[in-house]
Amino acid sequence: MTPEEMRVCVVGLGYIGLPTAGVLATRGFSVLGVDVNSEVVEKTNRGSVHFHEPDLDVLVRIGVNSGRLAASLEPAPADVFIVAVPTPTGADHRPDLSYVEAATKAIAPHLAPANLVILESTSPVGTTEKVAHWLRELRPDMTIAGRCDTPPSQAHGPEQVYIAHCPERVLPGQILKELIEDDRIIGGIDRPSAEKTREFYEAFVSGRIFLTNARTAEMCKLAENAFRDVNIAYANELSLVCDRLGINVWELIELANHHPRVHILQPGPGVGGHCIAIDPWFIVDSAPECARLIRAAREVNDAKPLHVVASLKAHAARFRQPVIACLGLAFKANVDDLRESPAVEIVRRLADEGAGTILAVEPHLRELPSELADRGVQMVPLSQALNEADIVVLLVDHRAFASVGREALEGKIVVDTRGLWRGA
Ligand code: SAJ
Repeated sequence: MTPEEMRVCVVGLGYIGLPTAGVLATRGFSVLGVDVNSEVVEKTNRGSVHFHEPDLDVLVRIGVNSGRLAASLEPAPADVFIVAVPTPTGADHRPDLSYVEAATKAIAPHLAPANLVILESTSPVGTTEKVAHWLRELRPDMTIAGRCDTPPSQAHGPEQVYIAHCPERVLPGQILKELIEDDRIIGGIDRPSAEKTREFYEAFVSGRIFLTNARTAEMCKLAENAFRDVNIAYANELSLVCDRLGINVWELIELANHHPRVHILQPGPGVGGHCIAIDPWFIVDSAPECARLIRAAREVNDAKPLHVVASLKAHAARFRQPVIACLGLAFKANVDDLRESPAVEIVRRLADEGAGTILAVEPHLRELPSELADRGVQMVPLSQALNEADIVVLLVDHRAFASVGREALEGKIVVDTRGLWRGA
């Protein structure tokens, strides 16, 4: 089948689903994007986007105008179903698979023989098997791939529903480029499912494609993000040690990285986003007694915002009515994404603990999130924040803050959690 002959149903129009839907539509597939949020559906159908990602608006507009991309609250029959819904953690960092289960239930009535179901959501090991199990319960009339007791005459037959996990690996801020260029790992629930999924991705991915089983693919994605978390935790721990010993951590890391086999990452105010701060917990949850380093890294990174707050409060105690300018709220540089943002946590805690008048600057947002506005935090332009502040804390290394000059900070207490101004 050529892309032009194929219908793809993408369930979940978030940070992964919407760009994927847009890319597929521009590659000629007929795409139906599905979301439970009617505002997202309406916006997509108008050809606009509900979050900022470079060039995504253009891609979605082209897709909708060409008639190859539409959105709906409900799935419809298709050749390929992509599940790209959130997999958050709930109480005690346990994985919450309710969105994956709801998406599976929503597509089940529309399944037909030879359909392909791809789970793209980052998932704990065993989730793809669960999807297959739920589909078997919901559609006893169909042969769902991966069942050991399926009669050989039916197993691997062209009529079965194929199932695979193909974790997304794109970096927010570079999603459209990485969706196409990144190498992909495909974990089939059985070999025919992996091979069928490869054919599909080959139509729009220029990176290399590697096949494995579903459990390995699930673990692979978790291992990648946990690797980064552990390495950032190392940098964050070093920053605490250096503070204690009166050493400039940025200079230290720059020097250490001259070693040919050392590449220390950058410390910061903590780790945010909906991936690295969450996914390592899936590993901890599935093998708690083994995953000691991974758990410790999570704890080190989660504790970092508290250290920043403590240091700011100590500075603020020197003023009668301290004004604290907090530069940046996003979880990382040059995005508008606030999910799990350590900057938001720091500003919220400063407000809750009455540390002073809190001014927030976030060039990527038009208004403050209500959790901060309700606490009396004021959103102001950068120049006003710099004029009025006694203490300036840089929380996000947005490009917009790089040019803040030494003069603007003169006479103020400066806490640069990202090392952006270390050369200034
Ligand atoms: N951070 C630091 N120091 C660093 C690097 C990052 O403090 O040296 C912080 C960032 O400021 C941010 C957090 O870590 O708060 C995570 O940012 P990130 O840029 O490392 O990663 P994400 O969350 O934007 O995207 C990650 C990527 N995974 C890896 O790099 C292994 C991406 O490829 C994944 O697709 C994505 O998670 C995901 O969706 O899982």
